[in-house]
This record gives sequence, C-alpha cells and structure tokens, in this order.
Amino acid sequence: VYGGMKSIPGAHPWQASVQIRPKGSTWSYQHTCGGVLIKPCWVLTAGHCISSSNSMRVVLGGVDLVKVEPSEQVVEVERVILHENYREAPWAVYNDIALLKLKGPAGHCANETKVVKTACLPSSALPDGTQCTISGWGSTETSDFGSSKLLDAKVLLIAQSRCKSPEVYGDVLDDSMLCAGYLKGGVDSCQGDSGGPLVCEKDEVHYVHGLVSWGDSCGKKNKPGVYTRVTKFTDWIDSHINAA
Ligand code: 4AZ
Repeated sequence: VYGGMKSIPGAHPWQASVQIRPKGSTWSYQHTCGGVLIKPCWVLTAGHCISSSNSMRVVLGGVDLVKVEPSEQVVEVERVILHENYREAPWAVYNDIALLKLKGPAGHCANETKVVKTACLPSSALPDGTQCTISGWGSTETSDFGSSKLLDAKVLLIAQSRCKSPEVYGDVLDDSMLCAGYLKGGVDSCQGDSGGPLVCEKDEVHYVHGLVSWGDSCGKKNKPGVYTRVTKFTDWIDSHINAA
C-alpha cells in the first residue's frame, strides 16, 4: 500500500495472506497475494494470484508476515476455483477473481475470533466518491519488496466514466473492474496487495466491493488502482459456495 499507515491489529479481520510453497521447497511458504475471508471455508482472491503447480495456504488473523503471532490461523487450501472468463491482456486482467476453498473438518476451516471474521458480499453498488479502505502487505513508496506489517489506507470510489476517459485508462477498462483511489496520486494499492480487500462500510456492516487487481504502477497521477468489481460476481460466488 502506497501512502498507508500501519494497521491496528484486528482492524481488517477478513484480510488473508495468500501464500505459495515455491517449487522444490518442502517447508517454506511465501506471501504472494492478499485475500478476503467471506465464509469460514472460503477466501476470495485475484485470478492472477493463482499458480496451478504450487501448493497454497492462507494465513488469517495476523499483521506481521515475519513473526508467528498467537492470534494467527494457518489453513491449507483444498481447492482453487479460477473464474472461467479470467483473461490476461497486455494492459489489463479481466474477470480477475478466484475462490479458495479452505481445508478443515465439517465446514470448520477458519475459526471466527476477535481478529478473524468474514466480510459480507455486497448486494448493490455504492455511489461514486464513497470512502472505502484497502489493506495489504504489498509494495510501498519506500519499499518495492513490500511491508512485513499490514498497512491500510482510505481510498475513494471513482466514477467508471471518469476512469474510462483517455487520460486515465480508456477502453481497456471493462465492467468487471472498478477504480478507486485519487486521480492526484499518492495513495494506492500496489504489487503484493493483489487479491486483497477494498472494503466499504455501510450501516456498520463491512462489504467487500473490490479485490486489488491491477494499475499502471502505483500512486501515479491519473492512474488509480483497479479492482475486481465484486458486485458483478456475487452470483458466480454464490453458485460455487452453495453448490450441492
Ligand atoms: C500489481 O502489479 C499491481 N496501483 C497491483 C495493484 C496496482 C498496480 C500493480 C494498483 O500487482
């Protein structure tokens, strides 16, 4: 996160660190992406975070990637569901969403605690200009390698028409995407935050409206962060979570 602040432990209880075990390694896992806990056995992340050959795990309830914290829960991924229309193009990724089914007995994968909670799925879009929150361990204005501590920042939802204008992203933007941040730059998500939450609070309920997806660099003027527009995928998510 560019222009963010260190998160208060427990402030983003749906935040997951999605980690992969590099090929050839028998024990080490590396943070690759963020994710969002939406049900005790389900984490949403970005499609571009999925690598088919490596085993994946998810860490919940932690803020520090290099410490083992008493509050954290480490859960293996049982199954990966990548959106069937996920596409990579030179300038953008389309339908950038995947579901991770967590391992665990009888619907009991993550335990809900003070610092591990689910975020809600939105049923409708919010007005342009709504203030929402991003969080993650990705690159910062001072470190390309990311932050070992979870960071967060407030961003504003940007009108699709504005974000599709030629000086911003033009027609590479489609309706599977949503822009948030500031056209003046400075505060933004970045590499390593991918798949993590853009959460907006409404009537004291936290809804995941976006997943960090892509952007032209980070924090640049007229190049806000682009997020997977979760309201476009709620039927897809429900169909997989509630499948017989
Ligand atoms: C990336 O490379 C990336 N500023 C993620 C988010 C943004 C840019 C790049 C948004 O994964």
